[in-house]
Amino acid sequence: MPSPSPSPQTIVDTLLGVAAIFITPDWRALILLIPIGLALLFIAWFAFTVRKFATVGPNRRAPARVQPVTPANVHMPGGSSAPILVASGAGALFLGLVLGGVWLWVGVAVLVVTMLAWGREALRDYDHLESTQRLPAVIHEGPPPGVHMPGPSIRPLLGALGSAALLGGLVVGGWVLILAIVFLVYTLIGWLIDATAEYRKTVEADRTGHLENIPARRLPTRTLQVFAVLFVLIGLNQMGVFPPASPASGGTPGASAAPSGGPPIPAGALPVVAKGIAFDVKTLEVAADKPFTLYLENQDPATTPHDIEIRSTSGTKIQGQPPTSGGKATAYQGNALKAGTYTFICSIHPIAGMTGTLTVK
Ligand SMILES: [Cu+2]
Repeated sequence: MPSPSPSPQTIVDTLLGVAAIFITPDWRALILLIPIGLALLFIAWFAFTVRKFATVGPNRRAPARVQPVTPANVHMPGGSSAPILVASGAGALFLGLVLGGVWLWVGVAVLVVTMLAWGREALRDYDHLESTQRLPAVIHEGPPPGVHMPGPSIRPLLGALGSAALLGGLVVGGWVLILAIVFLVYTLIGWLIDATAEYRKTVEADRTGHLENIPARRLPTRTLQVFAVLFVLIGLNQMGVFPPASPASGGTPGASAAPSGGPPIPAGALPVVAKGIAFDVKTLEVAADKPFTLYLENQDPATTPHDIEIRSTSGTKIQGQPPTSGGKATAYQGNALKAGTYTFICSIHPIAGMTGTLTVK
């Protein structure tokens, strides 16, 4: 059966359709075309380069290239495909990140294998070097004259530790954050004192012509131990683990009585308890197209607020709520939602422990 040839009317319609894109542009569709345009541009450039390489003649107009000679005792690694291999592995990993699921693991595997291949090649290179003559290494007693080398210092390590503690404190909040700030300030002040002492020595050197290092500081073991113990105790306290709640105080989990700091539980409200920076429930269910009430009881210390935000499963915020401080409770009024699956999450601590699934049906 012969394929029907397009009628003139069809051709005109198609042309008009294409023209319409530019006359009344659908910007979203056009923006989506950008990656395709870039890909075409890349393919064109690639084809152009390949053609240039394929057709380059044996005669160069420029003078012949001089092959560089490696100086004695210097090792130049030979040509290697490893960098390209590992780049492909990284590409596979990124593709896996986009595609998700099993492809992510394929990407990881490809990257690991390519890096192992590179490592093997490097080891071979190293073994090859071992068999050749050793480099005549010259070890100096000290820095060359006129060069000042700062002495070894524990401050950079403490600064890094303090920064890490600060970031952790920003996530957890409360007293951990305050302690982290104190630790960082302690480190930075110590560093500043060292820097001042070093500056004085430099000024002195202008007079004496001899620059001396400041004496190396002793590792502040005691202070570090005190900070470590404080971090652990305060962290445990903030998680509600320490000190252990005595049964007499009525602090048993799951107690139905409302805490003194909050309104009574309204009828039909879904109770959610936040304790140790985690929700006690991972799933909630409410009726579709009807307002609902979530009763958040924050059993964490007063310095640790929580809230419940409703998000779409893709992470878009749908309904937010004001935070509830530790020891208080709030009845959150939720607006009617369409049937479906949502995420409820603490926007202050968006971690797995403070995330759950809200089913609306
Ligand atoms: Cu929270």
